[in-house]
Amino acid sequence: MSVVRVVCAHDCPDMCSLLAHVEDGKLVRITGDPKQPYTAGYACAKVNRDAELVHSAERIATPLRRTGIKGGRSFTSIGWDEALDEIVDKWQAIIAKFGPSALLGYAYSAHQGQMNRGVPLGLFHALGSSRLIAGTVCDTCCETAWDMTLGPVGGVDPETIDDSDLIISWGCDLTAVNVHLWTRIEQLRRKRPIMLICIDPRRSRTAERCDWHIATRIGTDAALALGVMHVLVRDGLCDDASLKEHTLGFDKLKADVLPRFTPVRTAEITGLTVEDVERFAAVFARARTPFIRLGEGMTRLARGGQAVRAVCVLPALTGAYGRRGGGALLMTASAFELNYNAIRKPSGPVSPRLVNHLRLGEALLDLTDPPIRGLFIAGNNPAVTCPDAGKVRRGLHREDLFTVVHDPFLTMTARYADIVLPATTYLETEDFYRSYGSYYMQYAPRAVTPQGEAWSNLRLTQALAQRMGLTDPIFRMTERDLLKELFTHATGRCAELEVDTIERAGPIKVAPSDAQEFHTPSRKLEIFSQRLWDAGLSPLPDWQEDPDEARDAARWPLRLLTAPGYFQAHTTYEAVRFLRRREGRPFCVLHPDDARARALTHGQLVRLFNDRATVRLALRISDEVPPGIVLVPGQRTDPNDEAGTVNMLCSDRYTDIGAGATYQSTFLDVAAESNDCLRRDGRRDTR
Ligand SMILES: Nc1nc2c(c(=O)[nH]1)N[C@H]1C(S)=C(S)[C@@H](COP(=O)(O)OP(=O)(O)OC[C@H]3O[C@@H](n4cnc5c(=O)[nH]c(N)nc54)[C@H](O)[C@@H]3O)O[C@H]1N2
Ligand SMILES: Nc1nc2c(c(=O)[nH]1)N[C@H]1C(S)=C(S)[C@@H](COP(=O)(O)OP(=O)(O)OC[C@H]3O[C@@H](n4cnc5c(=O)[nH]c(N)nc54)[C@H](O)[C@@H]3O)O[C@H]1N2
Ligand SMILES: [Mo]
Repeated sequence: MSVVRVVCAHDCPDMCSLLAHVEDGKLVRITGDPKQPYTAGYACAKVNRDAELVHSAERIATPLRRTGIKGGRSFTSIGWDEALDEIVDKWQAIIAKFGPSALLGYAYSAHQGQMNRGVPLGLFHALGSSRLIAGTVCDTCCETAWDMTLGPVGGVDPETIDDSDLIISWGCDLTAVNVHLWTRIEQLRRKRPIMLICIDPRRSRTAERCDWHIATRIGTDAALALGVMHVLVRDGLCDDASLKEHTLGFDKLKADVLPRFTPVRTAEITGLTVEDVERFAAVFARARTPFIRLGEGMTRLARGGQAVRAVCVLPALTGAYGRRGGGALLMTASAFELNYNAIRKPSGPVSPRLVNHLRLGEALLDLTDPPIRGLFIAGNNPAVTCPDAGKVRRGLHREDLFTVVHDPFLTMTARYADIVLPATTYLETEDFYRSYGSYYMQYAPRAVTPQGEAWSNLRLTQALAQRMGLTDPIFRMTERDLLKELFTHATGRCAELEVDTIERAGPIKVAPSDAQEFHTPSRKLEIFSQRLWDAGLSPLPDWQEDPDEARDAARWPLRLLTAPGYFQAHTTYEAVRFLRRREGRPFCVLHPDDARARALTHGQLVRLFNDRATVRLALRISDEVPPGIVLVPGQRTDPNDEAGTVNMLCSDRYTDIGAGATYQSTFLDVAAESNDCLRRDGRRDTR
């Protein structure tokens, strides 16, 4: 048995250091690497099962060519050479006839390694194809709103919470998405009393275990933060010297916005009591080093950007950003100032057409001059995870579209491909990683050789680039060379590292300073943002009712809440039988009052519907959600042809800032579904 030190490459803020236990070329077990101080020797429930993911019987063994209809399951096995020849012939013909912008590379984050994630983007950049604005399905709204306020800089180091005196999990279910921070918090709470507050419309597992669950209405976080600021100003509890030195525009906020957020109005908007608003403000004012962990979920709605801006401003009022353990944490990725562009943006035409990640359906159906004719998808399952998934599938259905999907599994998206290529999982690749929830980075070799005929993203894109005649050196470099590229012209703390030592170094910490730095143009926390003003957006954090949401809320009795599944990460683990059983059949959750009003019973099949689609899920009845909400955890592949998937109900509207997805600006109703459907449902487990 050999043990290989690796890094978890799943899209997760924790970026665990892991030990891969390998016997006879087979991965037998994954355990946490005790030598990483933050992830501290334990892996989550999902990653514990990665050996089953790697050796799953459902993996694609060879390249496939579609033989039936798009979206069906009929494929035949072909060789790699044949597959690559066909792809290159088709792409060259498309480029000759329509130009390179008729191609779209749609690669995303399933492999968090900088090379396997970056080089596919580099390929399409160099080809001059239509370019993906990646990540709008996920974090562009919160990230842009953070950048507009603090600048591109990481937040509080989660390893400094020993110095915090209040912890607020604001719109984040730590027990699902940030389990190592959760463990740290539990350890801290065993050592000394420290209040843990969770602000979330539903009673998540984090909310269940905290000291105070503040159950706000969806999309009202900005109002709550502004209400607290109102009280801090009213009661003379602000750190005026710190505000003057480190922030920009507080006087404007104080004059133009805060007077509107009295505790009474804040309570009306958020659904809390006036006493709760006053109490929260008092608790916050007393704290010297409050640590706010911001989730992304609360920003995936129409006014999500404003929510992040308002919450980020809050610690500035009491001077908390200046103290170790105090401030806010959304992400840390900006702290790693690597030379990403060397890999992601090699030489290539300058201003090709842009396509927003979340509007794949629109790009495929509506773009003209030229239409998209060739699509390459890797590390992404947009037929399930993209908003308006029905539109995505209609786009993928186009007979004149040549689609290639690279994935370890025959996903719903892959079923629409003309050619499917078998991908390795991260444990079969070598790469370099940096976290987005802590301050560690690490190099990792592969644990086992590629399974079947699987190729890594790196190998595939380099092979395609060479066959397409691209000459940029990154398309011939080894992992070692690419690592050097990442560190050549790195800036900030990454520039201080010796590249030759990185491979052997294990986890490397790039710690920020104790006092929060602001990397905005003014080098201050920008409460007033000139850049937002210039873009025609509200320059001050504010809360206003969104007129489209108000219109839909008047038409439909329920609002959708989506949250990460505990045993699934989007659709990545659907091939692990144990985990899909633990997560259960795709389901929704309704409050007992809403279920009673519709005469629905626990466990029955229900229909979720609005103008966009009808989706069928099993019903769970629980008061973990308030009345008026239907919770759908995770994004699950339709269990059968009639069931559909939650994102068919969601529109492809953008957020206020960062052109992100608005899953939670979805309004709908739920009704009983006939048992016939339930019986037909039995055909397959969940895939
Ligand atoms: N187990 C698991 N882990 C994951 C993932 C997964 O799918 N499963 N996904 C990974 C990925 S890609 C990402 S980007 C991160 C995602 O991580 P995030 O999206 O940041 O997830 P959470 O922060 O848990 O956000 C969801 C929480 O926000 C709450 N919420 C929703 N709307 C509101 C609101 O208006 N206000 C407030 N206060 N709360 C609200 C939800 O109820 C839920 O508890 O996690 C990663 N980790
Ligand atoms: N309703 C709703 N929808 C959401 C969200 C939500 O909160 N609510 N969250 C959104 C968020 S945060 C995100 S990030 C997106 C995620 O959406 P996607 O990026 O589509 O995530 P997955 O479904 O995990 O798909 C990843 C695919 O990559 C494959 N894969 C794994 N490793 C590799 C590899 O090394 N190479 C290749 N080529 N493929 C690989 C997996 O098998 C899987 O099919 O979903 C978004 N969708
Ligand atoms: Mo994400």
